[in-house]
Amino acid sequence: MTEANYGAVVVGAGFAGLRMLWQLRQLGLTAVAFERGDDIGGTWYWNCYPGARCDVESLQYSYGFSETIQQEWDWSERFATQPEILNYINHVADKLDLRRDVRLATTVTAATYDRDRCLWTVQTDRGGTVQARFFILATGCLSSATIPKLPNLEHFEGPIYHTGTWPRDTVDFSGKRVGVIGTGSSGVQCIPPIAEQAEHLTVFQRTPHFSVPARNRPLTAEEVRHCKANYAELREQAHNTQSGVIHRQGQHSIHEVSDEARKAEFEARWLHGGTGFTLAFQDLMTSEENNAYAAEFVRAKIREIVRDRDTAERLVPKGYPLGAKRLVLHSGYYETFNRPNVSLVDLRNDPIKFLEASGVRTRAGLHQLDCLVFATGFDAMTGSILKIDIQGAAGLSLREKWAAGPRTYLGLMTSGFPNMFMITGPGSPSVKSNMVLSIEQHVEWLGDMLSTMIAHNRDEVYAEPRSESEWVAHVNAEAEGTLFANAASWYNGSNIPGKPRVFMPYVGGVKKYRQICSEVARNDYRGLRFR
Ligand code: FAD
Ligand code: N01
Repeated sequence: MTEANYGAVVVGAGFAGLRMLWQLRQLGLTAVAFERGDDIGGTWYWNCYPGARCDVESLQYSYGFSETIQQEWDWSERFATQPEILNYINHVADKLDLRRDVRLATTVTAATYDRDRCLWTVQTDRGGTVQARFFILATGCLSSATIPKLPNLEHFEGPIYHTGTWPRDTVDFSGKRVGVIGTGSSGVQCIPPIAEQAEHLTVFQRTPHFSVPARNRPLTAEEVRHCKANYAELREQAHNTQSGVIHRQGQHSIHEVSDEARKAEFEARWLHGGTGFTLAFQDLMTSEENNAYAAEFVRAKIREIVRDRDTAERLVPKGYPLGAKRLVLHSGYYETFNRPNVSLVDLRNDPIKFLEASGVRTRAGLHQLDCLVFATGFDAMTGSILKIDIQGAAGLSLREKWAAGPRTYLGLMTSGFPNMFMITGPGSPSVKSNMVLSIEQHVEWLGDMLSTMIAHNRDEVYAEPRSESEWVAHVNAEAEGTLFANAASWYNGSNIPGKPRVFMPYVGGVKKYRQICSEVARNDYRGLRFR
């Protein structure tokens, strides 16, 4: 049964979906957002595992579109916790009365475009369909949690958790033997607090990640005052950076300075904390040789912190450049391995054979466990989009079109799918940037484009295949000159068996990307066609 006609259907009610809803209202378009979760918040609703927090500083990881909201909201810590970020999102939604247009616990399962009527028909798991002119995917880059297919997983008798779908009720690990599989950002965050509670924690590590301290702390009143007094300027400054985050950028080449000066700079950044570590020198990420200085510094720190030499050596990342997998921030991660109740299994030398009722059997023997935590990440960037059966113009299926990897124009549209948009889609800076800033840029750009369509009575917009090919070539060219291709990571799909190996985010930088998008708009939306 067709429920109603809307100007737009939005999928997802995280930072992107909510911001989009508000923008659509400003355009006078009726809109509805469908959200799979039982509440709004996206990432910050789902990832409520112990230790979860952001790694872009709170004062920057927030919406900039409302002066009222940014003035009235007070962040308490340098890197906000998951509950605080979720409270912030709820505050924004309540303030702007966004909830009335959100349908919770509703998954969009399919969408089909009717070219004659320029309408999308959108189907949900609740059985209904909705028709809308515009179909907007705010489904999130990291919203499709994955558990690897380990042999006999179903035989394990204890509870199984995934960091990305953590239960709403508090999980009590007291007196429990806990296993954590995965040592990326989620694992590194949840391992220290779980170790503090559990009777014993076994960490199953496949690849050690490079990690530097967060040095989280309460924000001072002066920091908050300064930021609030200069928000407009600071946001503008962030727009003109590579990553959408304001950091102190090193001014020198790594070869221009002495060994002592190089070490002192790394030491200062290690003590300061945060992802600005990779900006210590201008050319740290331009060659393996340069990168090795930073990698060696972090390796030495691990060996200094972790007392057991074997454990330290197993934690030391080798064989890929620092920053090629996402640099992880930690709060006491390496120190956790000095605790008597924590052990580390190196899966490269001692792989998992299968699961049993009472634990994980590796080649070396059985690890008895009461519960198991998967911190194994996500089918990133394309996972949630491709779970929806999307049929574009002339019956073209998105799953077929993207069989060899995603192809987009600006990461915002894909040819053959008129009136369909992605917020932070593949081919845009997205996960290589401050995501809230990139979300807002997409939403605002799209808002301007839709307003032009409305003003000129256009019913349809689509991306030209040639422009898309040129954009894909540009995205690939930008990635080729960097070290990002030199590691297996979710950036290039290698964490999902069978997924095409394509480097998905745009690494040309936020500043350059914004300039390109503005230029496209100024040139009558070059690369797009209107009907
Ligand atoms: P999401 O927040 O993922 O929201 C998408 C929503 O769409 C989800 O709620 C999902 O349920 C819903 N959805 C998906 N498919 C469907 C469907 N078919 N039907 C209905 N609903 C659907 N980024 C940063 O820049 N800085 C950080 O510090 C940072 N920290 C992070 C920490 C964690 C633990 C994780 C997992 C990610 C982090 N990120 C960070 C990335 C983060 O995902 C983004 O910053 C941001 O929250 C994304 O917002 P979004 O609205 O685009 O997507
Ligand atoms: O996921 P990941 P994540 N057997 O893919 C291992 C954001 N985020 O959830 O490296 C054994 O990074 C896998 O091993 P390997 C952030 O963008 C941010 O941690 O593939 N192990 C790896 O160790 C981040 O990058 C924060 O060899 C297996 C781990 O699981 C993104 O979300 C916090 C395995 C997965 O690491 C994803 O992070 C949290 C298997 N079969 C998340 N399969 C902040 O701090 C996978 N692994 C802001």
